[in-house]
Amino acid sequence: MISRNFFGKKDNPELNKRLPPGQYIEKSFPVLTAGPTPPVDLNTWKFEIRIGENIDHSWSWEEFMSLPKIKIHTDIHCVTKWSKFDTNWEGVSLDTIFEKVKDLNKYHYLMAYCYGGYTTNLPLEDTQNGQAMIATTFEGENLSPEHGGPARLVVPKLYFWKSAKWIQGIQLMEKNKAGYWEQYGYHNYGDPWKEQRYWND
Ligand SMILES: Nc1nc2c(c(=O)[nH]1)N[C@H]1C(S)=C(S)[C@@H](COP(=O)(O)O)O[C@H]1N2
Ligand SMILES: [Mo]
Repeated sequence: MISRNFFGKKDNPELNKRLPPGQYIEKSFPVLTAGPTPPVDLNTWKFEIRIGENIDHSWSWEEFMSLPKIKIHTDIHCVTKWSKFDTNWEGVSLDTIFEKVKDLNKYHYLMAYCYGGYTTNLPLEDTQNGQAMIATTFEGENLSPEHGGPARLVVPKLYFWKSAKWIQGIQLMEKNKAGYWEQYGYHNYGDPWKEQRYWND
């Protein structure tokens, strides 16, 4: 039998260093969704920036695809304890998106909201300076629907529930507010290195 440790901690100190506490290395790519995969139509797809309830800026799929792209090579960490190493994503940096926003520094948090209704909250500063992207490809292929295609948020430094699939937009907020899982007991911040899984961690 090949145990989880076969690929993990015990055998390889280099990999061990990259594995946050309580995590194991997963080779496959599990799908974790609260509910079914929502239908998303590229003809009507929009990516929006909201300020309060107002849409401050929006991009059609064509407009979005013409934005400059970045690539991220990273490890990802799910709160259900799997970590996946060396994943490759391509998409639009949130820095590019935020260039459109006047007075960005008035806001300190954001709520990512999705086709299908999922939401998750993040501090703005943790999504700046190359730390977050709206990914449209995974390992060189268009992002598959079950993993959030056509486009998802990727914020690798935080637990993967913060990486909202089927993203529709980002609402900028002055004050923090709990998203979907955060209301049900997941940590407001979610740092895997501090094992911030639940409210009191
Ligand atoms: N829209 C949406 N995004 C979501 C979720 C979801 O249920 N709906 N699940 C989150 C959780 S809990 C995890 S661990 C990751 C899983 O991403 P994956 O299915 O690509 O592995 O997506 C996150 N983003
Ligand atoms: Mo998750």
